[in-house]
Amino acid sequence: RTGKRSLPYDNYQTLDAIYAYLDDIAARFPSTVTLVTHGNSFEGRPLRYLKISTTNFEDEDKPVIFIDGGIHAREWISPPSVTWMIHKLTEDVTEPDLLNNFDWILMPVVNPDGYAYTFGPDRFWRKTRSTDSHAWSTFCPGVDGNRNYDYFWNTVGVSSNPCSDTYPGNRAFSEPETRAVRDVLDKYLHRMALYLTMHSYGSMILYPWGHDGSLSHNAFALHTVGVNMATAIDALSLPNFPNYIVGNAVLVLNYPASGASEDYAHLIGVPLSYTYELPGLAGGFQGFHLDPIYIEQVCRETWAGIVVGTRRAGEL
Ligand code: ING
Ligand code: ZN
Repeated sequence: RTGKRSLPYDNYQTLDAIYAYLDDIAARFPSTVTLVTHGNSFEGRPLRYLKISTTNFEDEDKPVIFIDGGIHAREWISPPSVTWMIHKLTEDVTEPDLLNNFDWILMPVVNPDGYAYTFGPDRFWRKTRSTDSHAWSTFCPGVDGNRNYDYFWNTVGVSSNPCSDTYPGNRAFSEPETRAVRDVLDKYLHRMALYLTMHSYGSMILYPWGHDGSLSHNAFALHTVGVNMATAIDALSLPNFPNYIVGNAVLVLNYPASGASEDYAHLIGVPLSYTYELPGLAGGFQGFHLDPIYIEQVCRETWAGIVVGTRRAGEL
């Protein structure tokens, strides 16, 4: 192994830089990495993920680990946390069991339109950039991707005003971006052991159900594996970082939300499904802009959580 990194972690990266990195990794590791473009975003950008497998991804029966980032555009620490996982499964493999015993799907930027928008007009844009037939929609584009999944869609924690940051869209899966995640979940569902969606901020690991605070049949496993992951992260953390809080999304956040990807994945049968809220440190909007000096720290500690969660997922 070289440990060499071809994507910098001393600052946040543009969509073009991240996509160039995915191309580069696929070209340098052709025996394990496949770059997939799953249609286009509303504004026509490719929706991309990497499949990583030491064997034939489509033929095998290994458990699948699916991790996405960047569904909320302004949560900038999320995409690098996922590209770091790519780095750890290709350029710097220190846990070969994770590479050999699991198949991986890593999608660092679910919402490329929104992400690009945060590098231009509005650093704190959250949603997609779509418009629909709603009369106000052209003045207020965008759907909250994490309210757009088909799980109690448009019931709680949403606003019917398209100008709101929690507008769920005019129907479940109205967005090509959430449909791409859904299609991946559906395709590999029979062997998907762990689904994680990376958000910020708050240093939390959240699990279903997020719409009413009730617990799933699998809540004991969700909680224990969640605590295992959090403990591993905290062990590598810095003194000025808060410890992780693990729990049901409603209990921890104090607000319910319908149509979240974590709930949808669990509903259709993924046994372990979590939302990570990565550290923000500052409050308010500044929490979405974690000082770049901490990017690498968060990536390293988060990877420790992924290592533990993946191994536990393989045992269940
Ligand atoms: N947080 C999530 C949100 O979409 C969440 C929290 C996750 C709520 C899962 C309900 C279910 O509001 C961020 N930072 O977006
Ligand atoms: Zn978010």
